[in-house]
Formats: sequence, C-alpha cells, structure tokens
Amino acid sequence: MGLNPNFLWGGATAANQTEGGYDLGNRGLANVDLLPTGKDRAGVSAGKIKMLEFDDQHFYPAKEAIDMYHHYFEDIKLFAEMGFKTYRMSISWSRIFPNGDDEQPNEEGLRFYENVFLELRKYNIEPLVTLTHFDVPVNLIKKYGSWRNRKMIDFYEQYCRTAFNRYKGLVKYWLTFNEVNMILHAPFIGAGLCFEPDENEEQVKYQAMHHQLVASAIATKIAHEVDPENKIGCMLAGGNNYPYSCRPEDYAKAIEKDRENYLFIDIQSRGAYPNYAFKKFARENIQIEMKQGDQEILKQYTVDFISFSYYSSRVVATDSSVTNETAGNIYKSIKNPYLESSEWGWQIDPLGLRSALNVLYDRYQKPLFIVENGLGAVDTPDENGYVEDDYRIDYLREHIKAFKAAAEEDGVELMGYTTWGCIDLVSAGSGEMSKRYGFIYVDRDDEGKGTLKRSKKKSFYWYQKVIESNGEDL
Ligand code: P53
Repeated sequence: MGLNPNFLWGGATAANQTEGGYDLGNRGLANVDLLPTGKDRAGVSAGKIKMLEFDDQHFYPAKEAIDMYHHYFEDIKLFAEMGFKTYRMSISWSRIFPNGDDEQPNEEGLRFYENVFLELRKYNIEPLVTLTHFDVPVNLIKKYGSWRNRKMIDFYEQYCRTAFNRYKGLVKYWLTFNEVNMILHAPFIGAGLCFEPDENEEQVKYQAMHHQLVASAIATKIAHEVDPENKIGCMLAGGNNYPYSCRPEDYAKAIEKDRENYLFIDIQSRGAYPNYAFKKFARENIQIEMKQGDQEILKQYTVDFISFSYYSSRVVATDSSVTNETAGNIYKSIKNPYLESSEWGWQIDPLGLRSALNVLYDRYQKPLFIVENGLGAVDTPDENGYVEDDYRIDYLREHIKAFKAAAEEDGVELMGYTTWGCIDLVSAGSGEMSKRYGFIYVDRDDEGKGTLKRSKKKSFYWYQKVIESNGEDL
C-alpha cells in the first residue's frame, strides 16, 4: 500500500495570476491582462463587456500580479524547501509571440522560461507546463476574433512547436489548454471570445471549441514527434453534478450536466465526438464547420493522460421550487445541504474528489493527474507574515485522504497532485489577492499595495512533512 514512490507532489500556478511584468521583455498584451477587479469582471470574463484596452476606471491585477517575473529564484527555492517533485506553471503565449501572428518568436520571452526551467531542474523539480492557461494574445482577438477563427489553429501550432523545440530535454509534461471546458462558462477568459449583441453565442462557443480541440490534437502530434518522451495531458474543470433528489429526472439532469464537461475530454481522450454531442448540436441548431481531415486528427492524436482541477462538487435539480444557489462561483450550483462552504461559497466535498477520480478512470482508463485543488480563504498574518492556516491544512488533508483512497483502495492510476496557488496569487474568478490559496504568503492587497514580501505559513511546514512521508504523515 501507499502511493507510488514516484508520485508527483507539488503546487500549481498560472502566468497571468503570478508573473506580472506584463509589458517587460517585449511581451504583448493578452486577454487575461484585461480582466479588472470589481463588478465588471464577470461581464468581461463572459465576453459580454468588450474590454480590449486598459482604461482609467479599473484596476488590472494581472499587470504586476505577485511579480514572479522578478521573484522566481526566491519562489522556486521555497518550493524546493517544501520538497516539491513537480511545479505546474504556464507559459504566457504573448511573451513568446507578442502579437500571436509574428513570424519569429520573441527571444527574450523564450529565454525567460528557459531560465525558470533550468532553475527548477537545479532542484530536481519536474516542470508541468500549461501551454495556455486562458491566454490569447490581444492582437489575435482584434484581428481574427480569437478562437472562432480557424486561423488560430495555425498560430497555436507555431507557438507549441516553438516551445516543444526550445524546451526539449527541459520539459516533458505538457497540458494543452487549462480547463478546456471553461469556454462554455467564461468564454472571454477561456478563449478570448467577445460577442456581438445579435450573435448566436452557443454557435460561436462550440465552433471555437472545435478549433481548440483540433489545435490540441495537432500539438499532441508535434510534441510526440519532437520528443517521444513528451507526455501530453488534457485539463478539465472537474467536479461532478449530483442530483438534488432521487427523482429520476434529477439523476437524468445530472448526467446531462456532466456531459457538458466530459464532451471535451471524450474528444481529447477517446478521439471522437460522442453521439450525444451530434444529437445536441442537431437539436439546438448548432452547426460546427469541420474541415476534411479534422476527425482523423482527433482520432489519431489523443492525450497521454487526463488532468483536472477539483474544488467542489455541484448539484442540479429539476424541481423549479429548489432555487437555493451557492454564491461566488462561475459555475452555478444548487446548495448542497450536506456540505459546508468556503468563505466564497464553494462547497467543500473531499469524497467528491474520490468519486470524480473513479468516474474519470472508469470512463477513460488513462492515468489521472489532479493539477488543481485547494481552499481560497482570508489569511491574517502576524507581524512576521506568519499565518496559522489550520483551515487550509484541514481542507487539504481531507482531500489527500480522498485521493489516496481512490489510488490505494479503488486502484485508480494517479500520477500526482499539485495544489492550486501554492504561493498566494491573483484569483481568476474575482481578481482579488485576498482569496488566498498558498503555503507562502505574499504581502499584496486587493488594490495592489504591499511589499511583495514572501513568508511561510503553517501549512508550508505541514505540506513539507506530507511530501517527505509520501502522503503518510497527514
Ligand atoms: P479562483 C472559477 C473561475 C475561474 C477559473 O479559482 C476557475 C474557476 C474554478 O473552477 O478555474 C480554476 O481563482 C483556474 C485557476 C483559478 C482557480 O480555478 O476564482 O484554473 O486559474 O485560479 C481558482 O478562486
């Protein structure tokens, strides 16, 4: 018993939520730079409010974020001290191709990540690299309408090929699109889509999805050609839907809701559009334009492993009198009376993680990787920056127990676990700094004030012990 000795313990971040340096090193602007904090963020994220330039009325937290651009030596050293075996991070596309359609990559951007990877390797930390964690260069949005346009496949291909070639031997674990199903829920975040008032949004989203899925398959093909050692994963915003009651209608609705998300992974992992998708498109009059050869590409170049984020389960009901919704999440959900919630209304459900692992493994029979999990909470540091974050430790402990049970008792193949926001970072949903996930506290507030000083929380020492004991000492 016990987890595999090569189990990849670590933490996860994304460029736009940590790096900052938005205009340094010839970097171009990306959609994710333009997400303001405050009341307009939801509208911008959904593509309902078009924001393709900065204005004076808003604060844009990604511009500086936690300035990892200048702090990565220090931060990686702290990750190494916790004993990380892996570190999940993302490359900002517009650092490599500032306009997205440039002929040549930006050498300064390429060198930046090369240095980060070399620094990780120094400590034997295996990089796990997300090629797009929500980034789309703004020029591609303005000029081509982002992923609604088929030309995006070529730009993405050029970007991926450049990364695979340049980082050969430094990186072998790659994810093509972070939370690929997010396009349905927050299409500007997920795919740089802004809508015109008279547009059929569903049509645009599913067309853009098709382009991303073909692009992901092509990237998988190239990754394997460049280096047979490369392992490519898809990435699902996970967490299953529970029926609110045992009414057969509720169960049927839960299946239907789960399929909205599985659709993406069914294609990336099994290599074909499922029948339920074709039926849905026909029923809802969604016409996806496919090119000859697309289906073969999808079939041939499926992913090596399945990764996913897990924060919570969700609940669906068919009885319209059940209207008690939880607050604060991009995904709407009915409140589950059996679960507690975080300060942001996210329901805490460790057993739901074990169930999600089982369902995914049954469905795909490929190795799984939990690449995001954690508790966003308000921390109150003492004068030394120390935080007694037992609430975070409790959350993580219960989730670790749950995935260990899935691995050890259910036989699910699990490659690793990276907690979200291992160092405090900007929240994707709200833009706040005060929604903290980290083992490492960063002195910065919601208005961007603070010294950026890093300090260790109680959970830092706890996680160190967890990794050291390969998950035995919780
Ligand atoms: P935050 C919600 C909204 C946006 C992205 O979320 C999300 C979710 C949760 O499903 O997905 C991931 O920061 C995402 C990360 C993000 C994390 O959830 O709103 O991959 O970028 O930070 C946590 O608390």
